[in-house]
This record gives sequence, C-alpha cells and structure tokens, in this order.
Amino acid sequence: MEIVTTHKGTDFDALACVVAATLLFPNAIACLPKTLNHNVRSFLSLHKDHFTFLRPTDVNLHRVTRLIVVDANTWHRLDGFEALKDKKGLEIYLYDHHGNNGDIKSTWQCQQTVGAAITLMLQALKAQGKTISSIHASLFLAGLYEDTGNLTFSSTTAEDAHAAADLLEAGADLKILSAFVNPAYGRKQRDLLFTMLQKTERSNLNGSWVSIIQVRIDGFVENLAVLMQTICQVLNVDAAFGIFQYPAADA
Ligand SMILES: [Mn+2]
Repeated sequence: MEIVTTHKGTDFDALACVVAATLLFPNAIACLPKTLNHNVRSFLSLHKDHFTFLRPTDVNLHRVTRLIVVDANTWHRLDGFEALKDKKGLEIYLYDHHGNNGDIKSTWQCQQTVGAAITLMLQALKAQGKTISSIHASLFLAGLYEDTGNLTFSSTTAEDAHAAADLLEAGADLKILSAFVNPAYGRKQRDLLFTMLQKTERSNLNGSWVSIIQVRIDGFVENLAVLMQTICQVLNVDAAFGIFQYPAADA
C-alpha cells in the first residue's frame, strides 16, 4: 500500500502537494495529519466532495510499502508515521523545498529550494503530460501563492512564476484563492495585533531596523507568522521577533 502524507498544521502548499502526489501516483492513498491550518479546514469543508483523505489512525502501518512525503523532511513533523522510520524494505519518496537537512532518509527524492513545494510537483506532472482540472489548479495556486506571498517573498524563484502561469492557464480561479489565502484576521488575531503594536519599539542594530516584541497570549492563536509579517510591514523594519508566552509557562 502506497501512502502520501505531509506535515502537521497542513497549509495550502502541503495540501496542494498531497493532492498533486495522488495525480502522480494514482495508487497512492492520501493521508492528512489531524491538525490542519484554519484556511485549509475552511477550504476542505466547502470542497470536500472533490477530495478523499484518510486520517493517520486509519492507516495500517504494517501494510505500507511506499511512503511519499511532501513539503516536509523530518519525521516529527509528520503525524503518526514515526514507527516506519526503520521499517525494512520501505520505499520513501520525498518531494520538498526545505533543503536536505531533514532526518527522513529517502530512497528517492526531489529536493530543490524553490518558493513552494507545489512547484516541484507541477514540474513532475508537466513532465508526465498530466492535465490539471480547474479546482486542482485553484488549490495548487493557493499553495504557491501562500508559500511565496503571491510571488513576493525572496525565496520565490523563476520556476515558481512559471508554475503560476501554467496554473492560470489551467483555469485556476482567483476568486476561490482570495477567499482562502490570507483570510481576514479573526478577533483573537486582531486583539493580539493591537496589543503587539502598542508594545513595539524599533531599534537599529548595525544599520538594520529590528523590533522585538514579547507578549502573553491567552490560549492558542493561529497564524502567528502572518501576524508577524503584518508587524514587519506596519513598522517598516528589516526583522521582527515575536516572543509569545503561553499561560502554562507562568505556572
Ligand atoms: Mn511549503
């Protein structure tokens, strides 16, 4: 049995890669971790008819002969597969864009530091001459845009931009994208952003503007990375560091 899986806290790039892997490997069964990002959950709740996913607890690990890992390169980021680490005869295929310093020892890998892992999957799909439906193209472009900040992050490569062009040609729906990528802040995030902006100071370190903000948070708040990006833009600093203190740490 062939399983494709990705990292916990699944974002659009990871979800896009899992779906793309099922197109590349038609016998592979897609398995998503228990924890999905908020926007991925909302996307799937609306478009669930297009996709079928197993949960890690549904997989009989004894029967897995090939594990396809996408958008991740360490065992602890996967959900429920660590027991396969030393399984004899297991094939592991890896598609990832996080560099090759992970602890998953693959039998075959496609690793390249591009802006989004979906770019690598799309190159493979293109090489196999596979056609992409418009719902798949929309999901893939959501992954690509999310991981590259709409092609503006410095990690973006020409390959990512080519992949975006191919997806628009395949009928990616930008309306679906804008509804799910960078959704409006929820109340918790807005409150936290407000608190953080009141606490910020900019300092100049060897010619670079830096801001360090320490804040206590009440329970789990999603997408802290997106919040930090906003802080960076609003304060116009080169780097911002957020130190988030959970109530449990006070005990
Ligand atoms: Mn990614």
